[in-house]
Amino acid sequence: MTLHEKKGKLSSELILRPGHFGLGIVPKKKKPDRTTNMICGFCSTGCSLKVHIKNGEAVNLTPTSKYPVNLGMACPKGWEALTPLYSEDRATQPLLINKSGELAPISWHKALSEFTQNFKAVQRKHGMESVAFISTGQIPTEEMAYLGALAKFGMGLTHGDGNTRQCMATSVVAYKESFGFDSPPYTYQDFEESDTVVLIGSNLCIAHPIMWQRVMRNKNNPEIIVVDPRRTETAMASTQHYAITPKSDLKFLYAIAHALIEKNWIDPEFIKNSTVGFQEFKAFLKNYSPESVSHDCGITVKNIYHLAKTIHKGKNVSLWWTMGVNQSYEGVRTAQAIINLALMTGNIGRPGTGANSITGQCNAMGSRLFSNTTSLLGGHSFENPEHRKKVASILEIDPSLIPHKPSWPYHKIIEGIESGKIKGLWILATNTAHSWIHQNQFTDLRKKLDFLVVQDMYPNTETARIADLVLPAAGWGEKEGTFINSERRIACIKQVKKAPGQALSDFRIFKLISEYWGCSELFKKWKSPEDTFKILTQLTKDQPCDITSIKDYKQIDSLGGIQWPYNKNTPHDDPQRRLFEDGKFFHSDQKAKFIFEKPKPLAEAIINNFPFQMLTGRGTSSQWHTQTRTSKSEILKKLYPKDVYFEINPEDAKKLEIKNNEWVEVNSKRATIKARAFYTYIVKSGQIFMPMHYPHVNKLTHPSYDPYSHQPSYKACAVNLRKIN
Ligand SMILES: Nc1nc2c(c(=O)[nH]1)N[C@H]1C(S)=C(S)[C@@H](COP(=O)(O)OP(=O)(O)OC[C@H]3O[C@@H](n4cnc5c(=O)[nH]c(N)nc54)[C@H](O)[C@@H]3O)O[C@H]1N2
Ligand SMILES: Nc1nc2c(c(=O)[nH]1)N[C@H]1C(S)=C(S)[C@@H](COP(=O)(O)OP(=O)(O)OC[C@H]3O[C@@H](n4cnc5c(=O)[nH]c(N)nc54)[C@H](O)[C@@H]3O)O[C@H]1N2
Ligand code: SF4
Ligand SMILES: [Mo]
Repeated sequence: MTLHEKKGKLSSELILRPGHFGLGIVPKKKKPDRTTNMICGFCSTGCSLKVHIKNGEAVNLTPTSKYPVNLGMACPKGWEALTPLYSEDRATQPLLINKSGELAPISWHKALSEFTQNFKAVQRKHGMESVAFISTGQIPTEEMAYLGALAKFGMGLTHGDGNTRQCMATSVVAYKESFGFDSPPYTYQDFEESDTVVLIGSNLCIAHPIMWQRVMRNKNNPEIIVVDPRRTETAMASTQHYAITPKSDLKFLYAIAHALIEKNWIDPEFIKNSTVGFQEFKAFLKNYSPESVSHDCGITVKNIYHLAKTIHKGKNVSLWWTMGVNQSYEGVRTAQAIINLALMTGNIGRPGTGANSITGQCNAMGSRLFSNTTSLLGGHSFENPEHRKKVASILEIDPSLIPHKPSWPYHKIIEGIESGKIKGLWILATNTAHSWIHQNQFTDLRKKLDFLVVQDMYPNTETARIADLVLPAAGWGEKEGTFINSERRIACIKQVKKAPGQALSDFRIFKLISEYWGCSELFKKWKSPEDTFKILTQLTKDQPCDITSIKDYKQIDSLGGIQWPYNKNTPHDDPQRRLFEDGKFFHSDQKAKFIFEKPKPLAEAIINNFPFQMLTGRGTSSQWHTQTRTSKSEILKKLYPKDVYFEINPEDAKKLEIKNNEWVEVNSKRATIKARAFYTYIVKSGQIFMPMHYPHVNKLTHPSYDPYSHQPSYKACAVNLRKIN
C-alpha cells in the first residue's frame, strides 16, 4: 500500500463506535467479572472508557455510553488504550549506568539511594538551583502536585517545567492577561450549540476526533470555518477554508476585527459592560485593513470581508484554537486576537460561543493548575507573599520552604544546561530527546549533565536510553488519580491492572523519594492519591478554579465528571457548565482586556538556500506523540505509514523530479534527514508538512519562542529538499 492509499484509508476509519469490535486488546473475548469507567489516558478530550475486568485484570474495553463527553464513542487510540500496558518492552526494574556505559538492573533501594546521593552531591557542588525537573501533562493531578511539592518544598529545587510548555503555555498567558485567570470558558456542548464554529490552527478531525464528532452532531447546520495553511481532513469537511500563509494569523485576525468595526458588526453593550481597552484597539486596527494585509496572508480582500460577515451573521459563534496558534513566536498575541474577536462581538458566556483554547494531553489542564512550576499550587503565584502564606498554611508547612520566584521555562532549563547552571535533571513522563525543538542541541547538552534521571513506562525511549538512572513507572490503568480535560472537567482514572515487574506508580515513587531524601514529614497527609486530591481541593479555595465542594472520587464518578469551579457558589449542577455567563471576568475590575501588539517577522524566513516552509504537527489519529505507547499496537500500526514522510505539493515535487514515496534529503540549517515524499494537495506550493511522530522531525525545527509564554515555535522553519541520487 502506498502512503497515499494508507492516508486515504485512514480518514474513513477515524471514528469507531461501540459495536465495532475490530479493535480489541490482548487478551480478549473473556466474559468480565465486572466493569469500571475511567478516563482515557491519551488526549485532552477526556472520553470515558468502560474497562472490562476479569480476575482483577483488564481484559477489554468499550466506550462509556452515557458519559457527557464522548456519548459512547472513542477514537482508535482509546479503543487500543490497554495494549501498550501489555507490551513486552515495559520498564520492569530500575536501571543504572554501569562502568561500561550500559544501563543495568539494580534494586529500588539502590536506585533511590543513587537518586538521592547524586542529586544532593550536584546541589552541594553547584548550588540548590542546579537540579531541575521536566515533567508532563500526562500523569494524574495528584502525582503532578506531589512532584511539584516534593521538588520545590522538599528537595529545594527552584526550576521545573512541563511538556505543557510545548503545548499550552501560550493559552495560559493569553487567558491570564485577557481574563485575569487561566480559564478556558467552554463546555463541549458548545460544539453542538454554535451556528458558526471557527477552528484556527486546529486539526480537530485528527487530533481530537471525538470533539470533531460533537461538531458533526450539531443540528444547526453550522458554518464550519477552518483557518489553516493546509487543507487538512478538518478543512476538507469545513464549509469555509482559509488557507492562510503560515504565521500570518495575527494580521489576518486583526483584519477581521478591522472589518467588523468598519461595518459596525460589533456588540457595543457587551464591550461597554464587560471589557476595557476597546478604543485603543480600534485605533490600533487602523493599520490592519483587509486591503493592507491581504497579500501577506494570501487571502483575498473579498474573502476577509466574507469571513467577517459570517461571524456577524452567526448568533452563536464559537472560536477554537490549538497548536497552529499556540506554537508560534507570536502565539500569545495571536490567541488574544481570537479572544478580542469573541469580546467585540459579545460571543462569550452564552451557549455555543467562546474564545476556546483546546488542550492537548489528557491532563494538561491539571498541570496548568497543580504542577507547581511557573505558578504555585492551585493557580497561585510564587511571587505573592499572601499566596505563599495561604498555601503553606493549608499544607501545614513552613512558608519559607516555598520559593519566591517561579521556575524557569523549559528552554531556559535547557539553556541552563548549556551555561553550566543546571547539572542534574529529572525527566518524567515526557520524551525530551524526541519532542523538544532543535533536538540535536538537547542530545549534545546531555553530556554536560552530571546526572540524568528518566522515569518512564519504557526503558527504551530516546530519552531513557541516554539516562544515568531509569525509574520504571506504572502507566495509566495501573494507578489511581484524576485528570482535568479541555472543558475543565475533573474525572477519575482507576487501577485495572497490576504494573509489570517492579514498576511503581509515580505517586509511590515520589513517596519513596521523599523518604530517602529525608522530607517525608512534609507529606504525611498525602497518604493516597485520594487523600492528596482532598488537600488539593482546599488549595483552590477562593480561586476561580475553586472546587471545595468536591468531596471525593465517588462523587466525581457519580456526576459524570465535574467541571471547575464547583463550590458553594456554583450556580447549578448541570453537567455542562461554561464560564462568564454573568459577563464578569477575573480581573479585579471584572472586565476582560483587549490586548494587541504589532505583528513581527518570522524568526526563520525562507530564503534561496532553504526555500520551503516546513510545518509540523499530528499525522494521524492513531499516532500519539513520540509513539512510545501507540507503536505497541499492531492494530494502530496498520493505520499510519511506517516510515517518516513529508507532505509535498505534487507541483513542487515534479519541479524537483521527486517521485511519490521516494526517499528525499530534507535539510535545515541545523540538520539533514531522510524522509519519504508524500504527494498531496493538502499542502500548498512552497510548504511541506512533517508529522511529529517520527524521531527525526525535531532535528530540523528552529528554536524560536514566544516572548511571553516561551512556547516553542514548532510550526515554522525553512528547509531545502534534495534528491538522494
Ligand atoms: N492523534 C493524535 N491526537 C493528538 C495528539 C497526538 O499526538 N496524536 N496530541 C495531542 C496534543 S498534546 C495536542 S497539543 C493536540 C494538537 O492538536 P492540533 O493543534 O489540532 O494539531 P497539530 O497538527 O499540531 O496542529 C494543527 C494545525 O496547525 C496548522 N498550522 C501550522 N502552522 C499554522 C499557522 O501558522 N497558522 C494556522 N492557523 N495553522 C497552522 C497545521 O497545518 C495543523 O493542521 O493534539 C492532541 N491530540
Ligand atoms: N515538531 C514538533 N514537535 C512537537 C510538537 C509539534 O507539533 N511539532 N508538539 C509538541 C507538543 S504539543 C507536545 S504535548 C509534546 C509531546 O511530547 P512528549 O511529552 O515527549 O511525548 P510523549 O510521547 O507523549 O511522551 C510521554 C512519555 O511519558 C511516558 N509515560 C506515559 N505515561 C506515563 C506515566 O504514567 N508515568 C511516567 N513516568 N511516564 C509515562 C511515555 O512512555 C513517554 O515516554 O511534543 C511537542 N513536540
Ligand atoms: S479522542 Fe482522545 S480521549 Fe477520546 S478516545 Fe481518543 S485519545 Fe482517548
Ligand atoms: Mo501538546
